[in-house]
Amino acid sequence: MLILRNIKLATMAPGATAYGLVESAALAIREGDIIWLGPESEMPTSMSVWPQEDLGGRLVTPALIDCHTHIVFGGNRAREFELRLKGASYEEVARAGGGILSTVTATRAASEDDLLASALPRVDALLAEGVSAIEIKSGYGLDIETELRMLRTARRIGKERPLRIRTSYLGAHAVPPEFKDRADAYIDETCRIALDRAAEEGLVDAVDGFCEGIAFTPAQIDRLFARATQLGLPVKLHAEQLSDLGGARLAATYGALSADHLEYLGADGIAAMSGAGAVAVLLPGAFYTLRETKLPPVQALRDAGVPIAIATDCNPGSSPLTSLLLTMNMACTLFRMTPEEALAGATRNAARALGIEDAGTLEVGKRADLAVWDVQEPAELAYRIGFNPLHRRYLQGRT
Ligand code: DI6
Ligand code: FE
Repeated sequence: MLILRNIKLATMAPGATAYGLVESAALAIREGDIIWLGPESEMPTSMSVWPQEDLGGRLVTPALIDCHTHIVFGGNRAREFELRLKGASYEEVARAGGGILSTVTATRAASEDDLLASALPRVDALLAEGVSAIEIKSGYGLDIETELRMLRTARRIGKERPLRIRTSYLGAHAVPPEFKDRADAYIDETCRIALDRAAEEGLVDAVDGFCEGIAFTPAQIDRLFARATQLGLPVKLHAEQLSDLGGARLAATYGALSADHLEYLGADGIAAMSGAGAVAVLLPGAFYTLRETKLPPVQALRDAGVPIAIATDCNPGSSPLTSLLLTMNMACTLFRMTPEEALAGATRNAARALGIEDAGTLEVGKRADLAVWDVQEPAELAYRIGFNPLHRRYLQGRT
């Protein structure tokens, strides 16, 4: 039992306006969950004997959630960064055997310990900003053993650090060299088999794919999602990042948790997502890194009532980003989201994109996953660039 007192709450509860702010507030935690919150003056007298922490008037928000990362990988792509600065496009680099496939080579060569050791500093950078949950995708193995190794590494991260991990199997990320021009065969002979093995080992929380000209067609993703559904696993999809292939629409037919990227999403895709209750996960770090100019349809998503989440997309190629606070700033500056939408995108809607709705807001009955900040007002979290005002983080009520 613990009372946090002398705080300012941004509950981010659904439907609440102005961040769900509660001034001069307190919050009570029992067995890792929030059991009461409100103005301190209204705290039940029975709680006055509980242990208390005075947080000096600081702002308390839900802990942040990074709902789309590829944080486990071998090597890095600084060379490709240089090439792109000399004029090569992301697609040209990919078609020339660089891009995702160069990370596949490095990831195949890495042991589980190597992968863990290289991922942990990136994970720690997120943790230091008050992140409590991270989604981690496979997809740089593209063979059975390496895909399994990536997912096992992701699970180990959840044991090595005080953090909740959700894994996504992304075997359909790219066509590996041994299946060049035989994407269908890859889906049938490797991708679906690796999924079965990974699911059997309990390594998969959701199934993801990359539906794009340089990756897989909707028909190929459809076959993978059919298997996911048979296994009882939810799906999500990288869709409409570089072109509109109707990926979001396909994902919606499977009741997807989310469709992600979405720069090229059109009206029919938005309608389908809205009907399915799928979250739109926007990834401003990839937009920024690739110097995209086509903006995701933020206003149309708002109008359709599609919840918008944001994430780092942490990966070695298109988004070598390990700051969710900077991602919030980019969502505002690049995508014209409001600071409140950016915070909702990194808390409430991110939780929904992962199917972990026991987190992401401050409400009675939710997990006490909290971030305590040295700021005056919540808009500061998105406003500042490259500054980390985290004072303390609680995961299920523990620091
Ligand atoms: N879209 C992305 O932005 C990442 N994966 C994907 O499907 C990029 C992955 C990479 O370039 O390594
Ligand atoms: Fe991604």
